[in-house]
Amino acid sequence: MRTPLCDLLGIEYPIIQGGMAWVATAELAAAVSNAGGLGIIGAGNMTGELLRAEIQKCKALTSRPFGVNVYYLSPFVEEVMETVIAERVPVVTTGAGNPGKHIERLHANGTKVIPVVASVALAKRLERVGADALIAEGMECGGHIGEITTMALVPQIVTAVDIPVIAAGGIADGRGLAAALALGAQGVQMGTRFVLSEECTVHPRYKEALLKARDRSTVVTGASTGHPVRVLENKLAREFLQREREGASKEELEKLGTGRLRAAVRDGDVEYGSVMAGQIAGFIQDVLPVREIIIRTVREADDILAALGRKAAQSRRDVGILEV
Ligand code: TUI
Repeated sequence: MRTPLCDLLGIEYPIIQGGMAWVATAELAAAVSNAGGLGIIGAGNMTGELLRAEIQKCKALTSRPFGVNVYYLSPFVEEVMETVIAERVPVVTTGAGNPGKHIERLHANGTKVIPVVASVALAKRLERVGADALIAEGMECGGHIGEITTMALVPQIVTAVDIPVIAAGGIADGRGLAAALALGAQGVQMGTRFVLSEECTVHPRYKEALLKARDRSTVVTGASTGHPVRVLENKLAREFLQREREGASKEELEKLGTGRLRAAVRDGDVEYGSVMAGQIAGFIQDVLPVREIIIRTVREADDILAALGRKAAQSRRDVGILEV
């Protein structure tokens, strides 16, 4: 299951954990890294100082490589970057913005830079300015999303660039990993699957809400503000969509959303909080240890790829026989 991405990042399996704000804590990141994947701390709207404490906690829990996700809509981006550099974090993933201006300094510090992209144009631009790899996020993802599905986005980005591509969106098991590799990706990023892990510290009601989710349980709010966000449908999401239909201003809608992710994750407010989740939530039926999630995913993908390889060899033999 090793791909060149594993060598680039110094990890065992090509599985990266999504850098989810409020959700991706040092505990979760360390568990993923200790299990052979790449754990990521979600900096979200943290200050540099808060992030420093989280990084130090992660370093105490694992000696393996880990990363920090930098959220470019945060007012603290610059101080977060200073902390990442001072702490010599091995990998930075980025979201909701263009990290081009920080790449040189991160590289000089020995940090690998893996931006999240949701379009071919941004993928090409970031390859040109030195990104080490890219995460291609489909609109099946939870949280802040683009407009293209994983199935359509990944092959287009893989074709457009020469650096490794990591597929994200709608992936929660070995079938998803095998499919991503078939599309030309060198690994996967999973978010929702790791929320439903034992090591994830979100409020129990957040996990229960995800476990109850079905295929059509998520909706996309905020399309009118230019920041579409996928969440589980609840009272907040319905009110948000209603106000959007009524033509509410960006400011009003932002006010409605403020502090709501924290309310869901920390306080377990799953009715009036923002319960971010990917479309694959409906498929996930259990809370498992991180190690189990990673091992099962890798084994299942290995078995699928081996079986498909045998099938392909058999059909080549069948065709050979027919041709004789
Ligand atoms: O960032 C994410 N997903 C997120 S961030 C987040 S935190 C949040 N909290 C409260 C409300 C809203 C969000 C939750 N989920 N994914 C990475 C991602 N990046 N998806 C799409 C993009 C993206 C979008 C536009 C990256 C770059 C971009 O354009 C930048 C440019 O300059 O062209």
